[in-house]
Amino acid sequence: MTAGRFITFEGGEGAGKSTQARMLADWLEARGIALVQTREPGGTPGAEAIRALLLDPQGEDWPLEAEALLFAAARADHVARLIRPALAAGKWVICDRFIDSTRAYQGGEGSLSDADILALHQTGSGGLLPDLTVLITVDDTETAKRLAARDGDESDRIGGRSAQFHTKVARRFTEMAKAEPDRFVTISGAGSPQEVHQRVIEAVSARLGELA
Ligand code: Z5A
Repeated sequence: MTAGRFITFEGGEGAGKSTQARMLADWLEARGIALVQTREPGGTPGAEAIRALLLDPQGEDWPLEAEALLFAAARADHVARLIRPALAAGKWVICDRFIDSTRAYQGGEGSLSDADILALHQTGSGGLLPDLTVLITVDDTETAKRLAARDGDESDRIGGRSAQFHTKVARRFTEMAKAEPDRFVTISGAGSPQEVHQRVIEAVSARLGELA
């Protein structure tokens, strides 16, 4: 049995992560690769329950530290009950957001440093990191257009934060990708979903070998 691979998609809201995760999963399955497609926060019943606590626009306005702990708790359940067992069974795991989202959205805010977030991840999830992280970048105007077309004026509790907050998040993603070039690949999300998908499969094939 070959080892499973763990691929995550990261980026701002509306970048096209879910669309690309789905397209990559279909492409891999068509090549006979057994996989699990999942998302964060969520992916298991417990983590989906925490997702509802975190993202409901009418829900609790959590202090930053509590928010980071809730994301870490959801991830601990997801890693223990879904991700590690799938990888151990030789399956690939394609996950829409993972630890780098907590580093980008909660890390560097208030009293929480990147090291604090990684320490929580070590405790909760044994520090599991993906084999490959695909960071999708899209400019603000295009993102706004896509989100308006899909959601109108509605957004979740975190998506609805200020433009300034989302600019900082985008900067943190870019800094992480620069700091860990062996794990991250940055893909432009411009163009049609099919055009972006082509870039994703080229990058995944190049990084993870003999897939095409
Ligand atoms: N969060 C956090 O703070 N800390 C954490 O640790 C984690 C998450 C894990 C999760 O929201 C929120 O939690 C998120 C971060 C925070 N809030 N914010 N920001 P979510 O899971 O509900 O949503 P999201 O992760 O932000 O993703 P999204 O809004 O669904 O966007 P996406 O997955 O990147 O995009 P998409 O759904 O594939 O596409 C968006 C729309 O654009 C859709 O209508 C598509 O059909 C369309 N689309 C996609 N690609 C294209 C192209 N290429 N051209 C044109 N239109 C396109």
